[in-house]
Amino acid sequence: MKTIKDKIAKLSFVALLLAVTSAMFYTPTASAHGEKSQAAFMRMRTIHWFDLDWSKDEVAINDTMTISGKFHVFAGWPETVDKPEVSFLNIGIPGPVFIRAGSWIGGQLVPRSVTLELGETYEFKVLLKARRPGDWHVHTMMNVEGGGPIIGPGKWVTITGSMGDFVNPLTTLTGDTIDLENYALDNVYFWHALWMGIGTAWLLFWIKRPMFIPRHIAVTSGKADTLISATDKKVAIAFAVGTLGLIMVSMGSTNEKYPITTPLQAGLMRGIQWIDMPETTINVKVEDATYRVPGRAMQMTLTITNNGDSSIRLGEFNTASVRFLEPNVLEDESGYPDDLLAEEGLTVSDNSPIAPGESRTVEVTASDAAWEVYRLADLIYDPDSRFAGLLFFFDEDGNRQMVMVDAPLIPTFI
Ligand SMILES: [Cu+2]
Repeated sequence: MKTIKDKIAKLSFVALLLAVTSAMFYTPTASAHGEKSQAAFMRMRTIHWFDLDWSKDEVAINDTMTISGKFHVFAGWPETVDKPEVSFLNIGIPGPVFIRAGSWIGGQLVPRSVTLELGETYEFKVLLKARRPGDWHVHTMMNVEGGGPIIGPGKWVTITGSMGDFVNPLTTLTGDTIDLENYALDNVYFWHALWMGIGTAWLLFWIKRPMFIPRHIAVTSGKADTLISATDKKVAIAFAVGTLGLIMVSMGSTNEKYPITTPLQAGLMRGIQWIDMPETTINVKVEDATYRVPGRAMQMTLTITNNGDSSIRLGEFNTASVRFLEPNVLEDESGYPDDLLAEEGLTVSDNSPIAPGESRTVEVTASDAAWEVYRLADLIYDPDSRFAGLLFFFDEDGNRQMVMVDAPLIPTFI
């Protein structure tokens, strides 16, 4: 006997099924990737990206561009994030708007995960081929197992043309040339449709009868056996035999058609070459560091000792991809993204050249709206409220030295 309850239960089930199915096919266009919502300590104390270059601002479909630069793997990697033992160099973009034609770390092709050493600096390059027209925010990114995607700075790149013109030709190891963009696509659609059809038929067969409550009552009253009829059993056997038969036949014909296949390649690459950085001749001690909430400014008291033979000046503080520049020493000519560049964001209480052998204590202030806009100030609410970043010093000949700083950060609210 059909009751209204059964009908409601059935309808709700079908509605749920439809909702789940349509959610699988719903892919809205994303223009940013929540880079600001990634915890500030993740961006400040893991991978420091610098010297970045996006080779183009605008690129046509099928044309290529590169993103190159360096990254420093912070030695004081947070305890709460797994060490970068299995890391994959990636690009943060909204879906496959580019394809990654190749990526290199230290000059070596890295199509797989790599092991990175804490405290080392690496050179990298990623080659991208434009696939889908639009304006896209293109980030550097490092996927770390147990740490998630660690996002670097993003720059807007425009892709022009029509997606229909995109091709991705490839010669297989057996000498055939295929276009990966639509290779065997009909087959993919066919098998998805077939298995979804079989799955749906199986579900419909079982939900055409009273569901949840009547069945529950039957089971609790010891009449569970009456729920499954002899026809049900026959249909179930037909489904099982049919499914197995279909798999056997299609597998046989696939093996015949494609006798040579190789599995997807995985595995870990070790021994990636890092940059042999010269021993730094500058010693920096962080005496204290505070973040003034109303002023959106971080203030550090640094004791800088110059052990080199040329006088030096502080030119840049780089943290979480935000670059604070001292305009009297350094000007950006690389076209770094505006929102991450504080061109006059760094002030030093006395930035006259520090002579060889001299040691000086200075007040350094890094101030910019980026502290708030990029939610870096959230750091002060962490249980381990530390900051880290790169200081760049320049000597008389314009040579650059990089010094890592890492210290507790104390907030002030007045
Ligand atoms: Cu973005």
